[in-house]
Amino acid sequence: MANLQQLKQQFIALFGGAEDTIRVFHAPGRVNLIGEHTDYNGGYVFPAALTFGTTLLLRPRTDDQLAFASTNFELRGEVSLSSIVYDKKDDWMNYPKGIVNELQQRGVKWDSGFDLLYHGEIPNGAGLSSSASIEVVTAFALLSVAGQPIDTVENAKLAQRSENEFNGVKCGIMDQFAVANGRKDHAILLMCDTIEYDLIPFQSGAYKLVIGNTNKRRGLADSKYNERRGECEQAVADLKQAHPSLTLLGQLNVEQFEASAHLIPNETVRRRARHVVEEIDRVLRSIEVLKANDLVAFGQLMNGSHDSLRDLYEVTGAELDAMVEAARSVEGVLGSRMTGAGFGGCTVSLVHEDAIERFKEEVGRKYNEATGLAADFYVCSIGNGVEELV
Ligand code: A2G
Repeated sequence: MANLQQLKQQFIALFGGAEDTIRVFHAPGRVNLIGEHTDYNGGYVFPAALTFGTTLLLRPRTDDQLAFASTNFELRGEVSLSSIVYDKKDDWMNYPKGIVNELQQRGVKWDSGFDLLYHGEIPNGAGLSSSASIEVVTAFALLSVAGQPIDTVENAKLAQRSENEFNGVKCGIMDQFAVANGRKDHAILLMCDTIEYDLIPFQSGAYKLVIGNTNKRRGLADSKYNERRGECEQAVADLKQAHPSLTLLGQLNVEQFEASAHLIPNETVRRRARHVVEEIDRVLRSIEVLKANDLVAFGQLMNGSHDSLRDLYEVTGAELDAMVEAARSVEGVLGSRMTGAGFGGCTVSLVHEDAIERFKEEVGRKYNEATGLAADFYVCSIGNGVEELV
C-alpha cells in the first residue's frame, strides 16, 4: 500500500489547501485464479482482489472543474463537470471521465468539482486490472462525496458500462466486480449471467500465489478480444438450431455442448466454444477441490485452463507460454496459467513458500533465455475490495 503521508504532501504541492480536507480511497487490482474468457459468455469466473491497486485522493473545489493528476503519468488536465466527453488525447483520464459521465446519466449531482490525485501501484497493461481499479475507486469516491448509498455490485456494473460505452472496450464484468467486491483471503465465485456470487475462503497454506509479469504489453489485444467475442456469438447462433432459447454459451454444460457441437460448421469457432464450456466446468470443479483442500487438483485445473487458452482459444502467445512452461518445471509448483485477457500480461502460479526464491531465479532466467525479456514477480496476498481509507 502506498505511503499516504507522502501522497497527501504531493496532493498539497499540486492543489494547495489543508491536509485534513483530503479524503482517501483505495481500490485493488485483481488476479483471476481460473475461468478465463467466460465472463462475457455468461459463465463463472474465480478472481481475487490484490492488496495493491489505485489510491485516490480527493477534495471538493469551489468551481465546477475536475482537476485530474496522477503520480504515474505526466499528463494532467482539467474539465468542466458540464462538458464530459471522450477525448483520445486525454488518455488515462478517460477512465475517471467515463465514470463521471455514467454517474451523471444516473442522476448523481455534486455541489462543485474536485481535485483528484491518482496513485497506481499496478503495472499498466499487464492484465491486473489497472483500468478497473481506477474506474471503481472513482465511482466509489464520487458516490461517497455525493452522500449516495454505495452498493458495490452496482458500482461494478456502472464501471463496466462506462468502460463499454465511454471507453469503447467491450469487456465482461469480471475485473470491475473483483475490484469492487473483493474480500481479504477470499476468492470470488461469480456467475456472470445472473451476477450471483459467493466469497470462497482461499486457504492455500504453505502455497503462495505468485504473479509473473511477462512485460509483454497486450498490444493488439483489443481487436483480438473483440474477435473472440464475435466467434462466441457465432457459436451461439449455430447452436440455436438445437437450443432455440440459447443466448450465451455459458448456458450450456459440457454434455449439452458435446451433443450439439457438430452444429458449429467452422472448426475454429467450435474450438473457441469448447474452451468456454470446458473452462466454466473447470471453475466449478475448482470450487469442489478447494473445498476438499486438494491444492494438487486445483493446480492441475490451472494447468488445464492455460493449455485450453493456448490450444483452443489461442490467446496466450510465445511469452505467456514460455513463462508458464518454465514455471511448471520448478519443483514445488502445483500449477501455472495466464491470467486476464492474454496476448501478454501476467501469469499466476501456485508455488510452495520454500520454492519461491528458486522459482523467481529459474523462471526469470528461462523466460529471459526464451524471449530476451526480463520478468517481474509479485508474491501476492488476497486483499479487500474498494474502500475509504481513514
Ligand atoms: O479479459 C479482460 O481482463 C477483460 N477485461 C475481462 O472482462 C475478461 O473477459 C478477461 C478474460 O477472462 C477487460 O478487458 C477490461
